[in-house]
Amino acid sequence: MKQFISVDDIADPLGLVKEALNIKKQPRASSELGKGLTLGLIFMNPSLRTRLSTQKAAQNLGMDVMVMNVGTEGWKLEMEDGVVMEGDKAEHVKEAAAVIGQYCDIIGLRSFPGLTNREADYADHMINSFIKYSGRPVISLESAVFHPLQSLADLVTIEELKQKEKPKVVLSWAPHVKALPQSVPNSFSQWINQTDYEFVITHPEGYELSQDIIGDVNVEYNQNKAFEAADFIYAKNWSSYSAYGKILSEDRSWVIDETKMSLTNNARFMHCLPVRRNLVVSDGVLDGSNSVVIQQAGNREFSAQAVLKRMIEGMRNG
Ligand code: SN0
Repeated sequence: MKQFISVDDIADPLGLVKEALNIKKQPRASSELGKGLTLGLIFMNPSLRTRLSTQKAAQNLGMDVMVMNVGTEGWKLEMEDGVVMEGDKAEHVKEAAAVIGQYCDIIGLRSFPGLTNREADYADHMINSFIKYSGRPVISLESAVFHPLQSLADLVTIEELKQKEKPKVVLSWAPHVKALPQSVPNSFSQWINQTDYEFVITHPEGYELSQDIIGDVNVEYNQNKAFEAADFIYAKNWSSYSAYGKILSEDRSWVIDETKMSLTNNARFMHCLPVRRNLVVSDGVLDGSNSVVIQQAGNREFSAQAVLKRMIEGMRNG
């Protein structure tokens, strides 16, 4: 595996879920596999879970880890080719990625979208530049378009908790005060599409995700209706794809509260975190016994480890 930036980089996504569940039983079972290898974790944006879980996963495999918050501590990076660099950007991504590749055997990169230019964001320039210029395998720690490590952990969590073969999984848009990326819902949809679960997305009109990315999915604009008989509610805000990066709805009635959860089949509540209480989800739901957000975050470790393990095995086998 040369790169892990979307579900398409994995031949058997469900096999990877199984592998992560297996790793969870004995996280230190392959503690020699990564000996002598260095993982570099490069952040253009903030992180809590992704940074710590991926570092822990690498340590479980015996790797060395270097972390740098390039977004706040590094030189500002130029992304365009052929420009006279007379502005505020001191270093070109060509050199930055190549130099990081000199020190690291595998590179993890987080780079959020700007949410103003859809074409530029969806070309995913930053992560693709790292793939092109670092000469190393690259793992997405959330790019402008996808967050595959999160979705892998989400599937691991659903597989652990599901009580029927084909649970009803509902991805629900929720209110927010900031324009957020589509990365989490894009990836979640892609990974759920690999399963035979019943999958429904609910959001106000105007929040349709890119069909090129998520394919044909069942969209229900009535949130209450979507929640009926749901086994899992996955909450997430995202900004509009069609009116790119815009907040189209200020409708706070989309908050996920106890009344709405009572329409479901005693559904588990999921969110990738960080989550804003009483804007996205009520205290009652988040603190309630059906909330699995902490378990879900815990599974980030084993998911990252499954990906790293496969990547290292690929490198070791030439
Ligand atoms: C990011 C997102 O993609 O929505 C990361 C999620 C893993 N979330 C945020 O940026 C939340 C920021 C906020 O102010 O609530």
